[in-house]
Amino acid sequence: MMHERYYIESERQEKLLALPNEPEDFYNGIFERYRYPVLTREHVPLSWRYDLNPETNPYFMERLGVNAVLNSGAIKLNGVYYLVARIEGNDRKSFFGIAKSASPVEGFRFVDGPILLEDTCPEETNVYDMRLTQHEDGWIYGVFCSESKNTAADDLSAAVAAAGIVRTRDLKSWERLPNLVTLRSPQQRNVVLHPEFVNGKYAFYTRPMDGFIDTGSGGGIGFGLCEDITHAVIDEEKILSRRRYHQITESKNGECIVPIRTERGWIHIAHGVRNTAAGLRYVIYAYATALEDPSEVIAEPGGLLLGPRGEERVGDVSNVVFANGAVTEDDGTVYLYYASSDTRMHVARTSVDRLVDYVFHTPEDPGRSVLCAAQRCELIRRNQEYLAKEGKR
Ligand code: M1P
Repeated sequence: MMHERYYIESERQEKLLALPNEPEDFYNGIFERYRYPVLTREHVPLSWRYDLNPETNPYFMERLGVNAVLNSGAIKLNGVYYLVARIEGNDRKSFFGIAKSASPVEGFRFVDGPILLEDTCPEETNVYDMRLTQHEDGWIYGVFCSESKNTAADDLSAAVAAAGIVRTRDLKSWERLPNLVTLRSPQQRNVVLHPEFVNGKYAFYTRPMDGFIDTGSGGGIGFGLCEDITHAVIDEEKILSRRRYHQITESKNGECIVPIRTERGWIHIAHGVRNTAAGLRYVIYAYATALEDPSEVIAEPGGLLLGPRGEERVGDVSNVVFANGAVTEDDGTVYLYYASSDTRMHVARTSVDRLVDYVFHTPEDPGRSVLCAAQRCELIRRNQEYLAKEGKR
């Protein structure tokens, strides 16, 4: 007979999965945040965590617990929304699991089982943060971080990050390709595949790094081309979105999602990191590149687009928002899936039109307090002028 606790936990989970979501009472005109997380560790099926047999698990204990569900790639296929989530076990290792729903904002349910990647890298210790690109070559690619111990360094925690690549046509069978090789950068994380060929080649957004945590001489988000995705090698990386002193990208940055094609250019969503007395703080920002040349930056609005707020600020790695998936609907609605504090997944809703307006009309960061204050004074002056014209104070 099933353990009685199984029924209690199943019912609790079904209630969670059936919870309707709604936009929060938060306004900035740019996006709506949704009230409830779309995925948490409580969404992970009981059979992925518990041994359901009372003979081998008389106390109905979690045998393989899950610590967090975070950084999910996203895609919409045949009317269904899929999140390829990073599921971090209690043992700190992550794996990928697919949750799907008929709605973009609620009802996500893990299906099948964890994705079992081909074990092609015996030195690989951890995998995480898959970006899904529906490429014009017909494949869906997943690019993720493949982490291994750095055996060359005399430091137990030294690691090497590389970009792993898989591809699929149905999100069921996955073909693993060799990891991306970047000839001029020793490490890579936050690599995203561009959805179209550029000059007949595959184009990647990269993040050159000297170390595993510190990007060192890596100047920001890079862009590189490669001939053959089945043996992807990038020689030169051009830096697009630069790290800058005393801006949100000072410590590091990284491409978040597959850029969104718009009439005005490619809209990019990225994360920027700065250091604080409380540790690294991660926020999400945006920029745009030219349609005909996605490596040419044409707009850089200043500051953050989305930062951690309220309960989002607290978790395993506090003060972090991080995105690696979004879905753009045919009507231009954009659902941005983001994790807070490396613990749970949320969704925010905006639109292509709003993102374009935001990216092209938000002033750039002028770089110094006195100039930022002047920028704000100018906004207030124009508002006073406008109010006077409208006969209002
Ligand atoms: O802990 C915050 C994030 O840290 C890393 O991002 P980055 O490479 O920019 O430092 C990633 O490991 C990411 O998974 C994590 O959410």
